[in-house]
Amino acid sequence: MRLLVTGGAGFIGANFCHHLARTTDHTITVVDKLTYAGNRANLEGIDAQRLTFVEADVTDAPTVTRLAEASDVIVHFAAESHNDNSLREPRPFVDSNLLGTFTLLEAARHTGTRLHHISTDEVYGDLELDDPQRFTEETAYNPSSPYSATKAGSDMLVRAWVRSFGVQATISNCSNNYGPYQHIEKFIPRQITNILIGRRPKLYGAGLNVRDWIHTEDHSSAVLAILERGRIGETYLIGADGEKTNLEVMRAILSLMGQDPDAFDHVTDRPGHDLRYAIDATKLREELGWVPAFRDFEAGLAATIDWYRDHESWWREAKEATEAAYARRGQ
Ligand code: NAD
Ligand code: TDX
Repeated sequence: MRLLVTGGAGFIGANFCHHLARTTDHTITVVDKLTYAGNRANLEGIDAQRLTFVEADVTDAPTVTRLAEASDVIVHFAAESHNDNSLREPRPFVDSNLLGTFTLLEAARHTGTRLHHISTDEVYGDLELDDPQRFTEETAYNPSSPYSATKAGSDMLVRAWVRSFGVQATISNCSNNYGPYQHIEKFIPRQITNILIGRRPKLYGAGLNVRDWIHTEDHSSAVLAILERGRIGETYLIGADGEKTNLEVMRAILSLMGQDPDAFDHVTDRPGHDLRYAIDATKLREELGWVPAFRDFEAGLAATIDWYRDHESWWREAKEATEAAYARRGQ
């Protein structure tokens, strides 16, 4: 197949392209605007015969339509993805996440190309710590932040284009990813790189918020399973039973890096901070036979720490500016 991967120079999109290159014969065209979060170097190592890179905005309708025409499937990762940024400046989230998805849906409608839309568990809002229920495909949408609201809106556009125009689309909502190539503004790489440069890691509030961690390789294999066996019009939740408090993750990182597990600072909490996310991936597992490969979080975390230690040149340049932006907000 000929795959068009939007946002393929970002964290999850790039990992997905590497996964495709390793496990399939598909050809890959990446379309990416190369925002601060996109990096062409993330795709290095993929055979140039199989990969075409196009620098463009997914709101650029003529370009997106031309690329869709030449593809069998669009996998749509491109988005503004960081909650903290959406609280500071929401506009790019509306542009890329809502208008970007709209533009791709119109391209899919006019060319008949299948589209898989990558979304997040955050569209469902948050759960109480002791709630026995986890999110399922039937949970009502209840987003909290400008980021999750624009992702929820983009999911609704996909559903409407399926029903109203017969667009051949699927949606997946995944939990928090970790692994190589994640921007250092995000929780896990921020703490690892802080420790590597001798700065104390920063925990928002008391750190009791729960995230449901999944290795990005498992996200990639789940998306591939949906492309190969998923039913058009359906939504699949992706998660690997990885619930942990931020405090637990923080202490695990410090311990794995040979530090005192309490050598971190509590900093100003995120406004409107979602308490807990948790995914019930029964549909994906039972209908498509998907199973995650990375079941040992500590081992995955240790490998991720090694990756950041071995790739300092990849993250070093962005570190001071990223930390300066956090410092301005007391974080
Ligand atoms: P990221 O911020 O690392 O990468 C986003 C990529 O999209 C970058 O390469 C950026 O340049 C590109 N991009 C942004 N706006 C664009 C535009 N208008 N046109 C073209 N390219 C554009 O994000 P990520 O963490 O890799 O997330 C990828 C997708 O997965 C997003 O849709 C996100 O909502 C979703 N998701 C992320 C997580 C997570 O834990 N990070 C979990 C579930 C779902
Ligand atoms: O320095 C920090 N300290 C801290 O305690 C940072 C950056 C974060 N946190 C907390 C906030 C969250 O509870 O850690 C948790 C994870 O934070 P992020 O890495 O910012 O992720 P989150 O807000 O949970 O959203 C992520 O998962 C869902 C991705 O960024 C989204 O794109 C995805 O949709």
